[in-house]
Amino acid sequence: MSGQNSVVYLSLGGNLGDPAKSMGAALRMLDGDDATRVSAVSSLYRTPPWGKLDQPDFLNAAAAIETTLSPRALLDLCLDVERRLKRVREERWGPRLIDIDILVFGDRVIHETGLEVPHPRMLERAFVLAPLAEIAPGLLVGGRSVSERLGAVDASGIERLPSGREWWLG
Ligand code: A4P
Ligand code: MG
Repeated sequence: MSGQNSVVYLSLGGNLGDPAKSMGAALRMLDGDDATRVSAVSSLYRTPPWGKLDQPDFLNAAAAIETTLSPRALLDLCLDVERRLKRVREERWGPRLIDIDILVFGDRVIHETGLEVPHPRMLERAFVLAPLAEIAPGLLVGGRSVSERLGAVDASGIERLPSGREWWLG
């Protein structure tokens, strides 16, 4: 990697098919990009659905990466990884879903069409904050630490699975 290096935090989740497998494949694809390196991954968390309640539980995780990509180029890479996984899964094993959100990109604040950083809904979401607190408890978002933010939301029903932090290496 060369050029300006940024530390970025991502949220990953899914609730159809084999989300752990999809999230692991996604992280390996990101790590395989020349401009991007995965530096830390949380355990897997089983989380009750947020928002639309009548759907299966999710698996969620958080990851820290280092990248020389711009925020927009990283978003495009994440969307491309999502598309590649969805396409493969549709062809082989029926529909499955994975979502990758950019939570924090260095100290950048971005309000653009199709790209908002920090992710505008991250502070309300225990399924984002619980995994993130495992790898970055002291990270400040909007002036408060992630662990403080986690203490302010309802994290009931969220279960950290005994996956360890190397589950994504496949
Ligand atoms: N976009 C803008 N900013 C960003 C960013 N910081 N990171 C745009 C990633 N994408 C960003 O993404 C749609 C578009 O958002 C992207 O193409 C990009 O241009 P999306 O993830 O489909 O939707 P969203 O607008 O990001 O909505 P949001 O609020 O993230 O809702 P989702 O993703 O539909 O929520 N419950 C549990 N327990 N666990 C979950 O993981 N996930 C969802 C899905 C609902 N309930 C859940 C979970
Ligand atoms: Mg999203």
